Amino acid sequence: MISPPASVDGFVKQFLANLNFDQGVSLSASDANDQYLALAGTVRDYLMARWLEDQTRQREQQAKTVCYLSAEYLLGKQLDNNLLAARLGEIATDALEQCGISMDDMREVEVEPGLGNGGLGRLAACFIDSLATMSVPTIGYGIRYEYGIFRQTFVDGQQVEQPDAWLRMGSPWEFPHPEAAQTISFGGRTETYDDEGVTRTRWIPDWNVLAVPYNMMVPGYHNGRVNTLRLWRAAATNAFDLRIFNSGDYEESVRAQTFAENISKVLYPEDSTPQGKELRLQQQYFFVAASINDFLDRVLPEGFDLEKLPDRVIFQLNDTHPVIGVPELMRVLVDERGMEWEDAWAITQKCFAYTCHTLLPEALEVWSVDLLGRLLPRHLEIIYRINDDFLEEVREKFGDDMMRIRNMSIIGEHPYRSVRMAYLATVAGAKVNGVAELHSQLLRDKVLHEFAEMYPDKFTNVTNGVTPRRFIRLANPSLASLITEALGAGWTVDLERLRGLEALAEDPEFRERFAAVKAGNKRRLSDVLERRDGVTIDDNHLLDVMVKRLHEYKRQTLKVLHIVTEYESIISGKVAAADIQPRTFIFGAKAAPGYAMAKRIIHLINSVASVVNNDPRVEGRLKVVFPPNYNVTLAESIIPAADLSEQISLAGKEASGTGNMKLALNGALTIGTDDGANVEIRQLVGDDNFFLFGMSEPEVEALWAKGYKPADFYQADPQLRAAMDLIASGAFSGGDRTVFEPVVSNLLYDDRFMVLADYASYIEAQKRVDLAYADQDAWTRSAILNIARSGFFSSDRSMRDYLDRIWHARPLL
Ligand code: 26W
Repeated sequence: MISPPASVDGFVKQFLANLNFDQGVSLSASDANDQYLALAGTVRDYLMARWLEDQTRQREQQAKTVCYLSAEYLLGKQLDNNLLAARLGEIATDALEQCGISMDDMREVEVEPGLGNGGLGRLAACFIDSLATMSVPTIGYGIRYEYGIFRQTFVDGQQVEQPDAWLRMGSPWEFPHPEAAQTISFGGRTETYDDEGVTRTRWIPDWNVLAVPYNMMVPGYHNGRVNTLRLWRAAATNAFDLRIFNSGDYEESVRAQTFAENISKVLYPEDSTPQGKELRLQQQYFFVAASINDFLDRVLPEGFDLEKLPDRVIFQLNDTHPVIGVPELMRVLVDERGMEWEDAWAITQKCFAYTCHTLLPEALEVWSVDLLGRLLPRHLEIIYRINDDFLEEVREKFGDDMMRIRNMSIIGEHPYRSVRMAYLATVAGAKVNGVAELHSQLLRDKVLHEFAEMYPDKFTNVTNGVTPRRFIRLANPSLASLITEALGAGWTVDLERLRGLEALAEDPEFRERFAAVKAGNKRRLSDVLERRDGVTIDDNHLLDVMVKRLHEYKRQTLKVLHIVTEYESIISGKVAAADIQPRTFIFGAKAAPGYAMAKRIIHLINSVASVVNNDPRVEGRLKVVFPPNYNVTLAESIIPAADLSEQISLAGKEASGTGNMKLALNGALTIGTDDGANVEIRQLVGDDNFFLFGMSEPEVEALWAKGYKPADFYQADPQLRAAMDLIASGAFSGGDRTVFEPVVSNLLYDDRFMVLADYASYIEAQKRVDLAYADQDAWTRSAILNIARSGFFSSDRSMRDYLDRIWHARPLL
């Protein structure tokens, strides 16, 4: 089955057919949404043949499949990525033009599926893009949330969340498959029974829901391959109870439906502190049980010998959120397929691998045995058995060391009896990896050190990466064509080829062209922000960018202190505004709705912005811009325009970061601590092309151990004091000292993430930035070297590492 030849006329024909027959409107009567849905349908049809062929190929070759289990996928808009993959960009644009439609208008109509919070969710999206482009058989499994990450608005500078009804106008990139629905059970009890002399256990659940799969295409780049992202929607097994309905209790008759649907209703907007809510655990079990049983029942051929399961699939756990899948596979193999426990466990341990994405103890999920026992009684039993066998193994290896036993037990006792999901994932996983060298080292040496002593070969590292298709080729087309002109097009799937730009960094003409690309991206960003939020960017300003979730460990407050220091130095007359390097500070950041301090910091940033931006004494030399609702689409406009990339987390707190990679690959210079992947960026781009500051992780530990008194730093540093006092004075809150008092006092008396300790080094580094930026040509050379030496940060390379070290799968033939 071959896809229709791509020609402008052919595309026009397909498009109009889709508009008329699928959307049911004529061109003249159609509105932008009709046209967008028809366009998406047309592009989809061009990719469909490949998709179907690939599924056949995967089935025929019985190749080992990577099942990526993730509670989040931050996909970004699909249209351009699918047009790029299908080489249809120009043809579609010309075809639409023939129909009097502008592709830019179509791009505006598309809604971004925000099925994720931040780093973890976006990483999953980059990974499945790379696996498709590398022709590796992959199924991305997740949840089809009806409401994604909230839409952020600012009211008087404060974050207000709006629901994200992304499906309201239809979702043309998905295909429902109700015929492949899975029944997922909850609650109830277990009982043992005799099965021809073998004691077996059965689970008698209380209630069930249906998991209905929706497939989305994951097209490879120019390789004719299309993998599948399979997202589950919850529905009631019996949507409507006629008996209750006929009894006149209409509300009761549909209650089951609404109750069931709640499971996939909304994404939890937390990205660091689990709320431990029952619905969250329901979500996790719902999608993981549906995914595992979908693979066993639908992908594996009839009568498949489950002993060989590890040769056929690897379930990659994207953090602990899907780890309930371990006892689920054990339940299916032992209770349903009648396998011996030991055999089932041996298989299970080979079928799972675990990636940890955090270092914050509070972000490690634990579920109370009460809740687990009530919702998933059989799974709790299985976890207890896994733990018993594991602790037996610990005793054999380390003797009866009670402290070690208690520390390593999957079951924690304090503050309440709970299951430590990271420990379960570590015990069950064939491999455990961190997402940057430093992170993986800290997992081995600190967070999971007893486990690293027990299973030294289990621990590995795979440094994160980002897809060059979306974050260079699509987000920065002018840079992409400059690179392709210089190096050929191969870099898009072989990013190490960017090395070829090193020599060109020495070429003044090439530097000039690069500088023009950056300037053009600044103007483009200014147009986007003017249309979106009514603000403009001065393109002779240094664009200082900090875009990431709002979290105290990421230290947006340190960035605010820098801005206030600059501002204070002007209004106090210490520095003439004219002597200041003109800068525009761009923030992008959502705070988890329940995270009060994060929301207060957002309020502070917006308050500083409105004072600084409107103070004539600043003479426009400083500008603070904080567009609301930072998401993948906004990132695609901000990142190509950035000069300076702010990666200023306290060393030892950011697992990796991926924004740092995207910014370096788009020619921004990094000011950062030796944290997460910043370390590897600095090692690759070179110290001369990176503004390092602050304590290293061991220095942080040492200061903490010595006893950290933030107020001492305040007392000792007049510049810091001036900045803190200005905030405390109410200068940014209409003289009301109470508004930001909690932020100031937290820094003075708590400061868990040592903002005050790193302040002086940071300000000194920012001086180096100003000096460096004054020599535009040298800055441009350094920017080009950052790109040239950042090819390592392609998610294709990350996938190669996972394939070699963890998955042992290979591309389809
Ligand atoms: C249950 C609450 C919750 C939800 C999400 C806790 C933790 C998470 C994620 C693990 C948080 C996250 O997104 N971590 C980020 O993952 C990125 C991809 O590996 C890293 O680059 C970031 O450093 C890390 O903060």
